[in-house]
Amino acid sequence: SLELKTVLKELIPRRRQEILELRERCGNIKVGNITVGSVIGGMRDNKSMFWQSSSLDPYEGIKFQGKTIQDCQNLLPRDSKDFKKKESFLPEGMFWLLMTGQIPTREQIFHLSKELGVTGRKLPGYTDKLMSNLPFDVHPMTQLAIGLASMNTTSEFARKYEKGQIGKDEYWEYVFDDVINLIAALPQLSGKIYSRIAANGEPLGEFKEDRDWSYNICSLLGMTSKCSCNLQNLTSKQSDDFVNLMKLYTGIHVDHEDGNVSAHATHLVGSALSDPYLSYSSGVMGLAGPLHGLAAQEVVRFLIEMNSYISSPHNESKIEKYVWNLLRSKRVVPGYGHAVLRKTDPRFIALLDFVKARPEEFSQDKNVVLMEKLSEIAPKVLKEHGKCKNPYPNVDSASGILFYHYGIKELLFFTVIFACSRSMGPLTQLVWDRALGLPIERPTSLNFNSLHSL
Ligand code: NMX
Ligand code: MLT
Repeated sequence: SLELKTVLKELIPRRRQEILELRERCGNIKVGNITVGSVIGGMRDNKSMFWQSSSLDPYEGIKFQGKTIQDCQNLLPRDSKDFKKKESFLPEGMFWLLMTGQIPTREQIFHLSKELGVTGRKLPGYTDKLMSNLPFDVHPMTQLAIGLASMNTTSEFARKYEKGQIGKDEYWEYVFDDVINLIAALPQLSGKIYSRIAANGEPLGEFKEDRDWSYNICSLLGMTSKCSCNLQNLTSKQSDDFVNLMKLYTGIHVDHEDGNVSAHATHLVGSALSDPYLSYSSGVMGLAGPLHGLAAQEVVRFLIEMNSYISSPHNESKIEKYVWNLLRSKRVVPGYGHAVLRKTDPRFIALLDFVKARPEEFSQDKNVVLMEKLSEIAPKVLKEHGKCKNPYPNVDSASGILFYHYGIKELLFFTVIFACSRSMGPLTQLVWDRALGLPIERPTSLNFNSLHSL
């Protein structure tokens, strides 16, 4: 079928049977030991959550339904207008893969793009009005969380539930419809937020129903070659490259298993049967923290500051000294380290490949050059410093500085784009949570007394 929902309808009965059998056959099998260190240490290595759409290996990095980023670049349908560019697979394809575990056909993806285009052409009037009445200087992520939460007035799931019109087996169908509506609204939401912070609310571009989802994000930021405002004075090649960057970025940030703050928050809130708008709004709040999604803007600030101090991005000894000074002042090196990864983040490598494929564009940008140079020097310093378990760059090391290069100078906005992409994984899982009838999350806690008495 061309319809994602129909494909899911076929898959769900099998998976329901599988989870029943697992519960029956393996319900008492132990999957690990929880240590006191983990209880007081952010639950590290505590394997206790169910997440189907992606898994994270400390050394190999993220796999989306078992597929690496490279696999996805090779297998997922690309934009017909830029078919040769390896990096430019459509995020819609990733969404399909996350939902179904299957590689979609081009026809399926164009059908999904169209569905998102038609659904997302306008924000609900209530949300539009609410957002227009917020002060311009409200934090972009707060604007996004408010906009998303307010869309719950349109939630089909919440409406049907409140009226007592649906049984447990049907929950997923309405959650799915809400999820499609939510994802479809993200280009308009992010475009509105950007126009408010960059242009006093004046629209910067147009939504095009017949174009794909990430193109529409770029279009509403005024960043495509078709946009008349051309706020950033981009050449048409630069605009096309930016669209490709957006596809790549929104394709690889979709999911990072359940342990990260935004995914876990969405999953937890959704387990109380809060609708997808409220659930993902909570996830967005978590993504806004500097140790999570906001790190990309911290990196940009850090690179700009360092460049003004070191005079040349090739000055290795000054870079090293700068990083040491930062560590001595007990601050973290933004864009480095990870709670699970123990090697360079493959998402960082994918973004670096984008840079390397365009030397004429990036070799004169001293911030991008420093980003690359730092990725060779910082790991050595962090290893010698000896504190963090992973001294290598994570995705945020490269992402924000590339947006900055193309003229998005409103640093707090980067995380809004992260949130557009991250919607896809956690909301996929939310559909499956309801399809599989997973219960409310309710772990128990320990205190000083109970820990001392062990
Ligand atoms: N620079 C300096 N110190 C660090 C760094 C770093 N980049 N990373 C970890 N440490 C410290 C950490 O603060 C901790 O110190 P203390 O014992 O004094 O509390 C110690 O090393 C051990 O931490 P780890 O177990 O290695 O890391 P943890 O799992 O607690 O935290 C991060 C993971 C990602 C929060 C941490 O590496 C960090 O703060 N990195 C910088 C911020 C960042 O880049 N975040 C983006 C994450 C990716 N994303 O997309 O969300
Ligand atoms: C993410 O993409 O969510 C980050 O890498 C953080 C994480 O996985 O903990």
